[in-house]
Amino acid sequence: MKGQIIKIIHNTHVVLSDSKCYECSCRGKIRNQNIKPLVGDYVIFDKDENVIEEVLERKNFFNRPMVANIDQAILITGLKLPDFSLNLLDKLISWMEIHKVEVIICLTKEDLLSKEELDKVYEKIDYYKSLGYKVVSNKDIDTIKKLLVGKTTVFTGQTGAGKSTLLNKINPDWDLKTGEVSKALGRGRHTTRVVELFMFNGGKVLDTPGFSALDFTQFDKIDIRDSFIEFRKYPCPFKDCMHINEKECSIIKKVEEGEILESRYRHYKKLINQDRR
Ligand SMILES: Nc1nc2c(ncn2[C@@H]2O[C@H](COP(=O)(O)OP(=O)(O)O)[C@@H](O)[C@H]2O)c(=O)[nH]1
Ligand SMILES: [Mg+2]
Ligand SMILES: [Zn+2]
Repeated sequence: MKGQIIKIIHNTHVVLSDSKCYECSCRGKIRNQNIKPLVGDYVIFDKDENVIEEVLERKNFFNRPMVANIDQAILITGLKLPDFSLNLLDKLISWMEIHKVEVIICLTKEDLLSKEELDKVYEKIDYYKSLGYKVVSNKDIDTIKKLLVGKTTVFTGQTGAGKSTLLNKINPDWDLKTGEVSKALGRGRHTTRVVELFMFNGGKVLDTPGFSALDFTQFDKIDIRDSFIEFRKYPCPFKDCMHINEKECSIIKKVEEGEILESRYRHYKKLINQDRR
């Protein structure tokens, strides 16, 4: 049978298949596959023996938290307390693009801004929409619920941005504490964090406080460049142009002309200039 691992405790792998959970073991590393199963892995398992036989190819995986096959990320983006940060938003989008995770931007705390302040925010946000990113507000609960169907979704964003508040509105059963530092689904009373996918609406949800320490030095600069998806629209004379100081770079030109949001370009340069190992 095929299923997805939603939780691992010691050597017990909880595999979800056809809305049923099976507690499976795994004989060390899988035979013929030098691989240790992760939460999120799709596996072939024997439901009578309760043994995982094969880990299917991963679409992506993350190190912290250790999790595989994330389809989409809802980036909880507070507009105040903590302040709206395009820098963090661009970092998270780049991170998700590199991992081949679909991006959904969810704005919170719109109620704390004046009409003028909100218009300014939306000027920027409209740019992200024009790139094809979905944008929702934390008031659009029904829209968000629909987005979860059939997907494995990670909720992430700055502490205090309103992640737990939103998750509670989506499913009151989760009953998460709000206004508290680093409480997350699955953390409970234990200090060591258990990574767990929560079932909802035929989809699975992962709540994680960080990706806070987003370490970009592990990535190739070319992958970071390509994660700024609008750059692909404007080919440069040099095939391998990094858009820094190359002659006749179309990206630099488009930034000057205001076609590309200046802050996006600035944040791009910041990411590729970080010290590398
Ligand atoms: N005004 C306002 N406050 C919010 C909103 N969403 C969350 N909050 C508040 O912001 C604080 C932090 O929310 P919480 O959900 O714990 O954030 P988390 O750290 O991302 O899980 C809490 O006091 C919430 O009540 C919102 O849309 N508007
Ligand atoms: Mg929280
Ligand atoms: Zn260029």
